[in-house]
Parts: sequence; structure tokens; C-alpha cells
Amino acid sequence: MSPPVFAVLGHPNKGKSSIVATLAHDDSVAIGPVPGTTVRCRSYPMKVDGQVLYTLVDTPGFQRSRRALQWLREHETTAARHAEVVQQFVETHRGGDLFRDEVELLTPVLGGAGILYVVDGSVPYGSEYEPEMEILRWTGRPRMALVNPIGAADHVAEWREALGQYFSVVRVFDALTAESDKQVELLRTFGHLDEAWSGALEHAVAVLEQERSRRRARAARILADTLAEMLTLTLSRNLPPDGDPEPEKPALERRFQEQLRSLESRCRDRVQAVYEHGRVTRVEQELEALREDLFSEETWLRFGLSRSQLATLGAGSGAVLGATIDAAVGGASFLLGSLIGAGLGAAAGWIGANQLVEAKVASIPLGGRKLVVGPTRNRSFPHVVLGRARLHHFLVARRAHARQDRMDCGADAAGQLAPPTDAQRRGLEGCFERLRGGRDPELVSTELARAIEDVLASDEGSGPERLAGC
Ligand SMILES: Nc1nc2c(ncn2[C@@H]2O[C@H](COP(=O)(O)OP(=O)(O)OP(=O)(O)O)[C@@H](O)[C@H]2O)c(=O)[nH]1
Ligand SMILES: [Mg+2]
Repeated sequence: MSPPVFAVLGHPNKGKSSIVATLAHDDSVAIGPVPGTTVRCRSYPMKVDGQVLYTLVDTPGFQRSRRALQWLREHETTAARHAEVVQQFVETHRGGDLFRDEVELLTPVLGGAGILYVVDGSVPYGSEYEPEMEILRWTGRPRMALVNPIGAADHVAEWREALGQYFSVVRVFDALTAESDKQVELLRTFGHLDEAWSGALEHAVAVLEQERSRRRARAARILADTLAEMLTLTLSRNLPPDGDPEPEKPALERRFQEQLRSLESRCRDRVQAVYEHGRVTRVEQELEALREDLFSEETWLRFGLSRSQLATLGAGSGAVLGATIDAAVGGASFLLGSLIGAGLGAAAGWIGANQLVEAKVASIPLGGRKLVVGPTRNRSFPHVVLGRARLHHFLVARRAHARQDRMDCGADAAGQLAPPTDAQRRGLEGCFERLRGGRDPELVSTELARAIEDVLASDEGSGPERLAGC
């Protein structure tokens, strides 16, 4: 059974290519604000593991539908022969300039594709659309209309009324915001249009749903490996026998931070590649810029832990209140207040480990000295890194492939993710501790991946309203 093929058709500049990009999960589809962006038909197979589930054909918009319909009517014999007349139209005008776009867009339909007719539900309905809808009716192919609201105005009801006269199924489908559930629902509806497709499309839906969990697992593994690398990262450089180490420290600390940043950025790229979003550019505060903030309450709450979890985490360490408090006051006095409120031990424990990293002088076994940086002991660090990664994953996993804007992983979006549950937090913290202890990183990383996968799954359960505006 060959996979179903759908041709996406309509007026120029109504979001046809955007719908192809979203349904084929392909961000290479040419989308543009100017009518006439698509001039040739092009097929985009939706593949998972090399297996084609279905194919979308992007087409140019109708240009001369009124004249084309006039030609068809002039050659009409009986209604039973409408499809043959359309075939004759295409053969007659192939290679000519007059109906170049009509010939191009009708070719896949005559080749057996189902029809997805796209209109913009934010502009009023007008009779200029009728000739193209009538031509599509003449082809006799299974067809469905999609109302894609490009702007804010709402003319969906009048479109439904008109489209209902030409198409047995009409659905509102926003190419830019349609998440996987909506896409799956649409595929199921295609399956009802033609018996011959239903088996293939049910199969496609099952594969896509499986693929969603597999992608989440792959992303979790990437995040876990990155965290393991970050938490065990150590850099060193040999010192001259009598040299003063102090001037050397900032450069090594900087290199350490740069490495953390590049590990995080590589992690983002890999997660985006898992979701076929390799081209998306992101707006995100640099990890390095967050350094000053790593122990501010705002950062913590923003990137994933609740107030009580903060206090619990703090209670785990035995460091002593002292000079470290002086160091912390400034950016973190509010947090300090709440932690002290929760118990001095908690505050002391947590703040005692606030330094992200500090270069230290160590002796080399065979003589000489070296400067060593890392691994970081900052207890908030992995949570903040994970919080940032969760937010990025959340946005990437639900992002429609038609979107061309930059992805904003900024602070406004971050506050929307719910903190992990206490059980999740304990699981994560256990893994972080063991990684810090340097024991069996491979094994811990596998365990961490499972813990992260669980958190990512909870994030995906967050309703779309949680991230309104992102
Ligand atoms: N806001 C919003 N913009 C959309 C939506 N769908 C498409 N657009 C924008 O509308 C413009 C046209 O989209 P395309 O997908 O290129 O439209 P098309 O029908 O393929 O256009 P042609 O190939 O020129 O016929 C682009 O700037 C898209 O970003 C939508 O659902 N919402
Ligand atoms: Mg196009």
C-alpha cells in the first residue's frame, strides 16, 4: 500500500507552504510574505526512520481560475466526464504560459493526490474563490478545506458556510500554532475522506505518537549527558615554578565558563536536531550572564524549583554561615531572608556552595604546581541548567515547522513551567550528587536521563495556556 499523497492548494499567499511545513515537519519549505513564493510543485515526504508515512505536495497558487473554469465549461459534455475534461485542460496547456500555475497545481491531483484547500479565515469570503473551488470539485478527488487564520480578524463562520458547499469536510487549522494533537486529529480526518487511506493514516498516527516519546527520550539523554559533562568538567594548567598564580586565575575561570556555555549551546543544537528544528535561531540569556544570578531567588524560581524545594536543598549541606553570607548579600538578600526564615542550617548549607567555580593551586605528583578549575560545587547550577534546558525543550517540542520567528527562551517564558514534583527533585538531586562525587558517570547519566524524561513528559502535559505568548 503506497502512502497517501495530499496536494495543498489555494489562492497565492494563504499559507499553503506553511501548512506543508507543519504537516511534513519540514522547516526547509519556502515560506514568504510575498505572493508567488512557490512557483513549482514540490513533494515533502513525512518520514520516520526512513519510512514514508504520507507526502505533502506544495503547489503554486491559482492565477487564472476564472478563465480556466471557462475553458472547462466550454469543453464540458456530462458531469460524469468532468475529471476527464480537467485532464484534457492540463494536457492542452502543459508547456504554455497562459495556465502555467493551474497546470502545475492540478498535475499532482490528477496523479491521485487528495486535496487540501487552504483559505485565510481572517479575510472576508469573496466570490473570486469560487472558480478555483469549482475546478477542484471537477477533479472528483477527495478534498477537505482548511481555514488558516493568518490575521486577527475572524471571518471563519462565513468561510465555513461557503466552503461547506464545495468540501465535505472543513476544519480550522492554524499552520503556526498547530501542535501535534491537532495534527494527529487532522490526519485521522483525512483517513475518513477516503477508505483507501484510513489504514495508512492510522498507522502514521501510531508511528508519530511513538516517535514523540522516542524524541523525548533522546532529548532527555542529550540533557543528561550534557549535565554529566558540565558537573564533572575540570580544567587545569601548569604553573611556572615560582610564578604568582593569581594573575592566571581569571583566564582559566573564563575558559571554564566558555566551555560550559559551549556545552549548553551544543546541547540546544542537538535537541533541536532531534525535533527537525535545526534552523531555528533562539534568543536566550547566556549562561555566563546568569553567573551573577545563580544564587538569586529569581533565577531559582524562574528555572524550576519552588521556595520550599530551595530550603530543602539548602538543608543538605553542612557549610557554615560566615563570610559567604557577605558575599551573597546584594543580589540575594531576599532569598537569604526566606532561607533564614526556613532555618539557619538550610541557609548555611545552600549558600556555602554558591560559588560557581574558583581556580585553586594544586601540586603535581612529580613536582611543580598547577592551577585547577572545576568541577563546580554550586548546588543550584545543575538545576538552573536543567530549568533552562526544560524550557527550551518545551518550546522546541511543540513548535510548528512553519514558524520562522526566533524562539524566545527568555525569562518571561521561563516562569510558566511548573517546578518538578518533590519526588522528581529528589531523583534529580540524587543523580547530581553522585555525578559530583565522580562515581560511575555512565550509569548515573542513564539514571539521570530517565529522571529528566519524566520531568519533560510532565512539562508537555502543561496546557498551551501556560505559555501563552511564546
Ligand atoms: N500569523 C500567521 N501567519 C501565517 C500563517 N500561515 C501563513 N502565514 C504567513 O503568511 C505568509 C504566506 O505564507 P505561505 O505559507 O508562504 O503562503 P503560500 O500560500 O504558500 O504562498 P505562495 O507560495 O506565495 O502562494 C507568510 O509570511 C507566512 O509566515 C498563520 O497561520 N498565521
Ligand atoms: Mg507557497
